[in-house]
Amino acid sequence: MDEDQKSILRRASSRFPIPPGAKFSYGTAGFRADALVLESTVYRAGILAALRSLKTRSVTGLMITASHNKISDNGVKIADPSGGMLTQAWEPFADALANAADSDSLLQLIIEFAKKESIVTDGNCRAEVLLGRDTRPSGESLLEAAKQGINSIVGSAAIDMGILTTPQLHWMVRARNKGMKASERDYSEQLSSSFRCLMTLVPGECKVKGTDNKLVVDGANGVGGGKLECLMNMLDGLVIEVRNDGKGGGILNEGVGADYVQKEKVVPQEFGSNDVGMRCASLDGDADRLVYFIVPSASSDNIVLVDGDKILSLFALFIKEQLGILYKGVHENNAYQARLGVVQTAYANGASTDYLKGLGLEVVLTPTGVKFLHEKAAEYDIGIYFEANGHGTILFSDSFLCWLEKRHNELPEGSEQQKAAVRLLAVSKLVNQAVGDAFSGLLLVEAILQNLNWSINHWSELYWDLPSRQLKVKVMDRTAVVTANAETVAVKPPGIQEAINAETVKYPRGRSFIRPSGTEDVIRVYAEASTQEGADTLAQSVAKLVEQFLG
Ligand code: G16
Repeated sequence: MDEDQKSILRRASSRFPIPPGAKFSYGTAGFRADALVLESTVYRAGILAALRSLKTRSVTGLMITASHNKISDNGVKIADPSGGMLTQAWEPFADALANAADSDSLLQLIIEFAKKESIVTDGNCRAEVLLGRDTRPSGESLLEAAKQGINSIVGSAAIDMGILTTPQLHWMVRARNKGMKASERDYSEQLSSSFRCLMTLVPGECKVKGTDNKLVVDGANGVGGGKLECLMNMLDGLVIEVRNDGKGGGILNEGVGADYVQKEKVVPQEFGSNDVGMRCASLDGDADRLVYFIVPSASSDNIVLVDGDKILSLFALFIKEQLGILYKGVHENNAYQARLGVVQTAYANGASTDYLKGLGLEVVLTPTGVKFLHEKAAEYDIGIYFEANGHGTILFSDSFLCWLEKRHNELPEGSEQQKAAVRLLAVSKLVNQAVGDAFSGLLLVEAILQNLNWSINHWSELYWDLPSRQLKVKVMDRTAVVTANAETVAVKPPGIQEAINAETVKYPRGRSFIRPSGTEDVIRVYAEASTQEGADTLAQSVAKLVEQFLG
């Protein structure tokens, strides 16, 4: 590293001192904390994104968001050249960078890491980082810190893509590296044209007219509501009413949004008795999560939740059906045998896993965090992954898509088999291949419901969820809980798993686990049982155990 680069880094980093006593960790989805303490972290994440771009000689991304967290929090996520999350191999460096005590130790770390990774920062190789932020008030100044971080690496370009949903930014990074057009308009065109393609194949008897086809969307008072209103204008055959779009004075993620609806299982603000029986959906603060719900009666706040597991089940069922049509009458030796797999986490409702296995599908569990699910799903030709909280997507392998394109051209024009091929190709373009995306998920759900001629009630009754309850426990040190086996077992603190097991066996179909959150300073508790009362009591007993063991 030459002296000019060193002095630029020294000078710029001295403007972003780390807050005294702060400790940052690249968690489930990047760094998250109270926005007031994040400037130094975001500045350093800018350096990280530029170095990653230099290393891979590709465009990377940096998104300022804290997604489902409260409005006073913020965060930063790095998008790798594939559009997915930052490679896990770089997370220890991300942690070290964020926690370097002063400019000198920061500089030393960068010099050593650049040497180890053979990254040359002489300005001859150009780094390019796309930047996005959600609507949080702290986003603007943090974005400035990120730009300064990127510009601290000589020859780097920070390209501000403006206010975006997280999946839009990830999509753009992927598109840029594939040599495709990558503006927000291009994103909307790809989603809307593949949605329209799926809708042209809706069998005549399934076509729904006008407002019968209305969907009401809760935008969490975040970035998603406004963006969805723009996308809506490019769609046919679907009427969307957006509420909680952030323009009406409501607070981001407060009593609204996918996280609230999924965890609390009650109607979000601005929804109520007029919505009984309607098809409703909730996005989270940065629109990478989606859940559906029904308001069953005017007299109660409770909802019927149609969560990420049910979205996954609908997608799996539809894709399996289309593959069945495509392969009909074809000897298996003459066709590409696509491996279809499903990835869930320990939060998946037991009934959903039973249902998916009953469809004959391979179901795999990973720890929480899209980075883990995505990696696993990429091992299949068609890998469908979803967290119960509504975060997920479908990945298609290049080799399968290549075969499918070819097969589509060989099939008789207008045949059922060709239509199945067109549907699968359209799904591969509609769903975000980079990361979970509430918009592409929502459009795919809507297209499938119409193709199958299903109401939301019919979909919701695919299987009956086991009653469940999730709680959060504030503790002194959440890292004291260490888990194994895709977070189904707590190996630390010693004895806690045995105590959880002793509680769990008291409940028919009881299941419970604990894990440290990677986005909030809490231990999460999950419990399910054959009755709601059982799930609630089990969750409370396990929460008490967490308090006892962790103080
Ligand atoms: C992020 C991750 C998700 C994860 C969620 C909660 O979502 O992308 O994979 O499920 O955090 O994680 P934890 O339980 O560790 O706090 P989001 O929508 O907040 O970015």
